[in-house]
Formats: sequence, structure tokens, C-alpha cells
Amino acid sequence: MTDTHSTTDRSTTETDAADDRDPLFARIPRRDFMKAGAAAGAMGSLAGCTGLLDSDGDQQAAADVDASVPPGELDDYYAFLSGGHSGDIRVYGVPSMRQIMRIPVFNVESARGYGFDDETHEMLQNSGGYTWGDTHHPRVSQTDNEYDGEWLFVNDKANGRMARIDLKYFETDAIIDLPNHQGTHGACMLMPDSRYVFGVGELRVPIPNDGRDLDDPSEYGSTLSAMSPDPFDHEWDVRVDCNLDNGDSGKEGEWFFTTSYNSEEGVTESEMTAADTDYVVAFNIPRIEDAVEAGEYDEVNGVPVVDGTEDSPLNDDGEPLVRYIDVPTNPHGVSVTPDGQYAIASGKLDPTCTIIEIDQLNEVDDPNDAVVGRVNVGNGPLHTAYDGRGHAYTTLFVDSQVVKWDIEAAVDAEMGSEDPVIEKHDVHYSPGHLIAAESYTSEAQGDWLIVLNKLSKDRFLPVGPVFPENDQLFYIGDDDAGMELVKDTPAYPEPHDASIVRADRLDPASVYDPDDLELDFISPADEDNFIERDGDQVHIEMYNQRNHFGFEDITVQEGDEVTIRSTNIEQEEDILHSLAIPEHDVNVKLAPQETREVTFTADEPGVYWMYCAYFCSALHLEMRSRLLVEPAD
Ligand code: K7E
Ligand code: CUA
Ligand code: CA
Repeated sequence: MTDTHSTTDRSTTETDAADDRDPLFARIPRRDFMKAGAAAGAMGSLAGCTGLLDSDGDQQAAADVDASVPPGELDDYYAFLSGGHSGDIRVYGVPSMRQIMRIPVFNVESARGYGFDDETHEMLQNSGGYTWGDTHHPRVSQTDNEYDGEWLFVNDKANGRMARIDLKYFETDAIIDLPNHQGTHGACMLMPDSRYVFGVGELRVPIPNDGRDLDDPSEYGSTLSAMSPDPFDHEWDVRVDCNLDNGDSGKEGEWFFTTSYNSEEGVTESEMTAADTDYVVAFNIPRIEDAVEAGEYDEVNGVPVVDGTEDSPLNDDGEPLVRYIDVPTNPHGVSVTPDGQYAIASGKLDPTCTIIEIDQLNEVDDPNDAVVGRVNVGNGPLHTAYDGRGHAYTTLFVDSQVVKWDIEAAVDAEMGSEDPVIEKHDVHYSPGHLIAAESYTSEAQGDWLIVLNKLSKDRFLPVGPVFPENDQLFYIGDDDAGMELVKDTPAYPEPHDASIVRADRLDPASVYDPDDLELDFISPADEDNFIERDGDQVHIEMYNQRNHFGFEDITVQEGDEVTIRSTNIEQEEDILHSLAIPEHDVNVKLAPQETREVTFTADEPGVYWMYCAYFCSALHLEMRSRLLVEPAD
């Protein structure tokens, strides 16, 4: 291959390209961090060494990047971070790393009343009734391999589920319980247009897991589950014998890749690490669709399950459904380069990353012939991100470093060579994922990189034995200066992965559109506001606004089942109310123009002050009404 990637040429081109993008940021004041970085670099700034070596082997000084976003200015990017076993999603601004919002997904969350009103309560009940989940991989929908800002999908590793978040309202609006998954780990959509949402089953179990084959692990398996994005429906599964771990999509709508660290089909650590090699599993999605179409599946738990195991007759012919590519023992992350050319698997137990040329999978008889490079990056490589300038950035969990390397140089070099490595930078400490801006799309922005460190150790004031994680922001836009560590940000346990999306690609609503809600809007008109009784069921509809609820008091009988539907009729953004009822576990958030319903039992006679928990005006404390529960005779 021709060596056309002179560092100087490329960085010049990229600076121009970045300037060309400025109009896209038109509604956002954009700090000139590029200029700041270049100026400081020219002055030979004394900022800490990055570990970048110049051609003479000398350490170069880092550029002094200004990532501050002063009060009143907005960030250039949204970052959506998973919350791990907190079960939520966190929304950061980049580069400020300010946490702007949390979006509860699998967790009940009181600030937003999530899991308290009837609709969100039922959504959690109908998807298993759990009160927590383990989110790892938040991925934003794409059209033509660019973020379209419509949906965010995320897995639940704890209970085998996938959730959808509506980015118009930044709210979870649907959850699918995947019946053939115990733990859904990897998550991604089929590119270029998010045709499917994929959940990747990590934990091998009997399928169905109904008491059969309890202690016969050779009969266990995993599935890749495919869902449609809208409506969010489960369509089919593909079964494999090994386990599946992380996943990412090719850019052409054909291949989906996952790693597998348990080709041994073991159940103990020593069994799962016994073999010298495991797999990157490549799913040929059009072939699988053909099999589903032709009825070549078994239905398990109501889901069509196509047999993608190595011995499957469907894998026999010239165009197998699933291809198994050997990679060194116990790999972890797999991610596709922005140009769609390569899938790169990180070695974890092996100090290398393996480069698979995706087009080759359609050409070669032996899928191992699609492996076109293997670069020695260091100890414990977990995940790899891209800057769109031909560089890969891989986290080294064991070495506590990020290594930057040249992808084409790695394809040209001998297998196992260290030569393609450009730079290693310390991180603090023990990184898992790292995410570069829009690196999961064809539009990698090449400026910001977030490294999600599992340990923070000495980086923050001590807070007892539970430590925060440490999310570190790097500037990667200057290849001459090298990676620059810009910011440490403590994170509540425990982010795993993130997606960084240019802010102008989203268009969130600041007030509800009542037409988007299932429940009818309740205006202040008399006929809209009523208290109705049917046996021991009481149904109440009322509006609310600054500084009162539709009724000053509501009288019910002990033992009544009470349903209150309420609309916040405010039209002004950022004026939220809530309906909180002490000692009844009632806590419903009501944003402007939002209608919610909540059902509870009035089981103790007494006076209860319904109140508003959002500080909405100077008379917020007076925004309260009495619930009078009369004793039963
Ligand atoms: Cu490496 Cu769940 Cu993507 Cu954690 S996974 S780090
Ligand atoms: Cu409404 Cu406080
Ligand atoms: Ca293994």
C-alpha cells in the first residue's frame, strides 16, 4: 500500500476541514481551541510531557489547549455516557465535561419521577419488574452513517434487555425484554441507516433457559438479537455456541461484528482462558434475513432463532450466515473504522489489536485470510477509537495508558510489530472504553477523546471507600503536539462507554407537544377537572400551574384506589411542577404541557399535603392541596 499519510500534510488538511465545519456550529459560540493549541505549541509550552517522541526521539511539549466553556457559553458536543449498574444514562457537555442531565433507563429515579407514574411504572413492570439494570453501550441512531439525533439505544447487561430513549424529550420510551438473553452486553445498530438495533448476548445459558441442561454447558449458547428501531420490536435472534461480548457494525448494511472470549464454552475462568485463540464473529445480516424469510429457524420464547453455530447446515454453503475469525485469546472490544474498511478487535489478554479487512470477508474462503494486520500495542488492550485521520487509539487496561497507532502502517507492518505505535499517554487509572467525537460514524471529528477510567485513586478528594470513576478528556486534534490531557471528571459508578455527538445534530423539545402524549391534556376549564367514583375506585383529573393544583382538597375513603391525572399547563420552558404525596410513594414530574397519571391506594386515614417538589416560583411552598382520607366505617 502506498504511504501517503505524512503527519504534517494530514494535520494541515484537517485544520482546514475543521474550519470549514464552523458554520455547522452557527448557533453555538465556539471557542477557538485550535488556535490556542497551535500558538502555545509554537511557543514551546512547558505543559506536561505527553510521551510523544519526535524523529530524534526527544519528548515533545504538549499544546496548551483551552477547553474551558465560560458561564453562559454552550458546549460543542453532547456526550451520552452509560451509568453502568446505576442503570441510567448521563448527558455531558464536551469539552466542558459538565454533567447536564441524567436519563433514568432501568432504574427508578425520583428527581424525574421515573418509575412512579403509571406509564413508566408499567414499562418497567412489563419488562421484568426489576428496579435496576447495567447499562454499558449507549448508541445514537444514524442515517447514512451520520448521527441523526433521533434515538439512543442502550443495553441492560443485568437482565437481558434493550431500551430506547427518545432524544426529542431525553426520556426512555420503550424497553424490550430479550427472552433468549441472560445478559445483553454489546449494543449497536446496523449501519448505515440503523435498520436493526442489535443486542449482543454475553452469558451462555440453555436456550430456552427453562430448567433443561442445567449442568451441561456444552448445550448452552448465546444469541445476537435484532430489533427494529421504530416501532421498537424484537424481530429475530441468531444462535451461536460461543459467548458474545462487544459489537459494532460495518458501514454497508452487511456485516455485524462481535467478539467472543469463550470459544471454549467453559464455565470457569480457567476453562474460558484455556484456548490460544477465540473469535471475532462476523454476522452476514442479509443472509440471516434470507433464512428468516425462508422460515429456516426455530421459534424459542416466541422469537425466530436462526442457527448460526459453526456446525449449522446454514453455514455449510459458499455464503455462510456467520463467519468465525480466529483472534488471540480472550479479546474484548471490536470497532469499525470511520471509513468502514476495517474491524479492529482489541486483544485484552493478548497485547495486540487484530485488523480485519471487511471487504475481504466476501472474497476469502477461510475467514482468517481477512486478517490483514496485527499490531503490538501494550498490555491489556480493551477498546479502540478513531480520529478520522488514520489513527487508532486503544486503551491499555493493565498499563494504564492510551496508545495511539497508525492503522495503515499496521496493515503494512509485520504481524505483531510495535512499529505502528506513535505515542503512549498515561491515564488515571485502568481505562475501559475510550470514545472519540463521532468516531462510531463516518464523520469522526478528530478533536476530543474521552477515556473512561475504572479507578480514580488519588485524583479527587477522598469520599470514603467507594471511589468515583475518572472520565478524562483529551485533545487529539494536533498530531504534532500529541495527545493532551485536558481534564479529570469524577463520575458516579460506573460509565462503560459513550457516544459523542455534535450538538447541532440534536433538536430537543423544551416543552411537551401534547399530541406526543397518550393522555389527554387537562385544561383549567371546569369540564376538564373532575373527581369521579366507581365503587372503591376514584378517578381525578386536574390541571396544575403556578401556584396551585386544580383542587384545593380531594376527599376519598380509606382503602380507595385513587388515580390522579394531571397536566402542567405552563407554556414557559423550564417551569416544572410535580405531584408529590407524602407517605404514599407518589412522586410525578410534570414538565410544561406534560400530562401524567398515577395510581395509589389511600390505605391510612388522615390528612396528606399533596405538594410540588420542583421549586417553581416564590410561592412554590404554597403550591399544595389536601388529600383527606376518611376512615372506613
Ligand atoms: Cu469494555 Cu461492557 Cu464495552 Cu465495560 S465493556 S469497559
Ligand atoms: Cu410547582 Cu413548585
Ligand atoms: Ca477464551
